[in-house]
Amino acid sequence: ASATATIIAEPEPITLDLSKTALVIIDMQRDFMEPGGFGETLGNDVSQLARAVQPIANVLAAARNTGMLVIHTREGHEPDLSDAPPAKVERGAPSLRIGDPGPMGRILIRGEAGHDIIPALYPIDGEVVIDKPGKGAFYATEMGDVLKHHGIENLLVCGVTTEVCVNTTVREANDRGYRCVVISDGCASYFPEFHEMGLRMIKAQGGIFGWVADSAAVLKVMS
Ligand code: TIU
Repeated sequence: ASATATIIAEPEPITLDLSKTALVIIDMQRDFMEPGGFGETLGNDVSQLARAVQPIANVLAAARNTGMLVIHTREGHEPDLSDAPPAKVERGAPSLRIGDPGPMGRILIRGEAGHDIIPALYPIDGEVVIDKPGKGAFYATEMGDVLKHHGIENLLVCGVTTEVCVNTTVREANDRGYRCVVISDGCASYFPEFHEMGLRMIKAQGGIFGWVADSAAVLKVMS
């Protein structure tokens, strides 16, 4: 059965079949959100990301109520760093590098406390968790297969950070034919100006690689 709904979005409203739509929550991990993790080692003020949590929690609750497929992603690497390119590990001058021991375990390593999703948005049974080594959710993951298996054509995308993993994932998804609606207040950046521009890049030029809607507009069609 189709369940079409029109979401008020920019640059224009978009009508979606909600039965072919998934909620994708990008990298809401302690490593990005909390002091002592990867994000802070890079020199960032992690408090900038907290504002995205409640809007995401609201949409997640609605998705759970309606039975929408929920996909969580996590950026991170194998303990032996076999999937971490030297070009990534050596980058910049962080206080701790990927794989170094930190207060929440080894930085950005799968299985460590810091790599896991924050308690407020923790996955429940039946939800998909995609572990990804890169910024995009499609590169070197089962993301494409999961979406095909579930007959998904549209993605509601939120998470952190707007201009890095959210933008990369939406660009990857757009090229693969998915309609992406990015939830503006469900995304955040360490740099408020990058958040703003990250959203503007998506919706400019007639929605060059997606649509942008706030969580209120998304919730309106999910009740
Ligand atoms: N540093 C930064 O803004 N982001 C990342 O490294 N990964 C994600 O965006 N998840």
